[in-house]
Amino acid sequence: MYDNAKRQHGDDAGRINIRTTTAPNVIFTVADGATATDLLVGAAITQWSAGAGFTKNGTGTMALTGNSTSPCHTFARHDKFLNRCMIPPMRFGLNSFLVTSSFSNSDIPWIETFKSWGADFVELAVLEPAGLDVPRLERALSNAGMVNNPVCGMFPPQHDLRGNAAQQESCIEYTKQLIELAAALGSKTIAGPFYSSVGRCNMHDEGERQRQFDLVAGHLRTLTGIAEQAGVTIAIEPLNRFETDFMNTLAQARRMIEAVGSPALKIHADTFHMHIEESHSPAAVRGAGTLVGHVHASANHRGVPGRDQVDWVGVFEALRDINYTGDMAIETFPVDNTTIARAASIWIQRYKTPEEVSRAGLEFLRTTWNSIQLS
Ligand code: LER
Ligand code: MN
Repeated sequence: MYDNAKRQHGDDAGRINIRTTTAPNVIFTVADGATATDLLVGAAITQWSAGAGFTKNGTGTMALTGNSTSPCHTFARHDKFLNRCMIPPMRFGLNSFLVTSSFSNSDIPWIETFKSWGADFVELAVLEPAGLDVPRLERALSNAGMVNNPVCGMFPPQHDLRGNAAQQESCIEYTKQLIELAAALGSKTIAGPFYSSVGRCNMHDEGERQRQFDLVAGHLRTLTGIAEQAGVTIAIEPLNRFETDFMNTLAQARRMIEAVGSPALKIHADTFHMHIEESHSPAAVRGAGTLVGHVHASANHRGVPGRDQVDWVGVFEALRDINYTGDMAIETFPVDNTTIARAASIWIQRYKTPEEVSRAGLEFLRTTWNSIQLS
């Protein structure tokens, strides 16, 4: 049994080193308790090498979330490892765009419905954060057993970090409100294309592109400073070329993050946009690595995930390999959604009911993720 108090196999820097001296030299005995994850190892596991390993005994579930130097699936395939629980836990949820154009107090009853359809969390797509009854919302989420629910930003023309002075100001103010909302709800992530209004596409020369890049980077530096203080991450979402000219690929998002230089800035990857813009979605995810902070599961036609052409197995394998420990939210929009359907060109509804896309989509995602873990 690994004894953390005695630090039998750890070190004072909080690392667990697995060496070949005696194999297996670390044994975790994990009992099955009430929570989904019974033992969570946040420390990085380093110096792993073939021939050594560690064993998880017991029926409980153990998860690794540390920045290990070896990909977790290597451990999962190791013969000394008894269960498939070395794969980081994945939570599957639903974006509220599915049922409402902007989540407001009258939508709070949807939380229980989303739960009954199989969601682990609700991604709250909110246009007017100031109007929300936060204590009531918090109670409803907590009653449904939903914690750390991501907040999704909306970017109509008035929210534009590269727009005119008023648009920039209103986008900054809106983003600050989303950070406050997330912090008040105990949520760790706000997600979306924070850099621009959705649907803004124009040709620009190189000088103008650089000017916009610098402008957005400056604003994101300010906003991530606030997010860092609040313990919130801003995940920026590249969109396809028909929805923005500013950021289409995960590599572009990575360049922005490098320019901003804040640990509170991550990438929000959306399988729909990747399917259009990346040469190979799994390779893009691997290239983004630990910068991936949030994921939208969106079919290539915005219908039911799994009844489409996205390379789901490839994307999941890549998420496994980068040790992704964030969330995956199904994002789809009904044709009458007033905030996003026009900008996202939703002309045909690709599912019969919200319940159908939720139940079938979540079932598909979980089944596929579990099959990856076992491979
Ligand atoms: C829009 O296409 C999209 O994917 C959303 O997440 C943006 O808010
Ligand atoms: Mn999206």
